[in-house]
Amino acid sequence: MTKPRWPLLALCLLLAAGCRKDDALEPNDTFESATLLTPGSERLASVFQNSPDVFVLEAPAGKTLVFKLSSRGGEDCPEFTLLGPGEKTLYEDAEGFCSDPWKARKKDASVQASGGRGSGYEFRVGVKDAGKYYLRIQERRQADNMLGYSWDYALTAQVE
Ligand SMILES: [Ca+2]
Repeated sequence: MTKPRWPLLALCLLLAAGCRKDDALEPNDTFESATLLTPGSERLASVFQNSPDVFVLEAPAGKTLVFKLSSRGGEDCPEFTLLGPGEKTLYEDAEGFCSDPWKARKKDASVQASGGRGSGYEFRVGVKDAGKYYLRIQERRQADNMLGYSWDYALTAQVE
């Protein structure tokens, strides 16, 4: 006889956000375990607090690398980091809570960032050096959130 699972179910109903399941791309929390992106093909994913998502793409010199993200639901609170060849940080968001404005702490001249919460995000990177480019997405928290926030998104990378 199996144990009744109603207490867990009741908790899930009360606190629905805490019972969302992470996506099939896991584990992809580190640069070493990054999910490989194919230019032009969309990835549907979810990022959870304390489980960042890292993506990687090879880009040739002289091109523009474009990362586009749109929201599919959940808490639209991502914090982004972009790394280029040699693990050079090209873009880094200012740290903060979900309610804080979306703004860069560090941005290389080769990067243009646009969009914002509710409208999706776009990064355009002028590729100086051929090699691997990484996008790391981390879900922000709120001061009073009891269970983890998560955000469902669609990501497409293009080489133009
Ligand atoms: Ca992850």
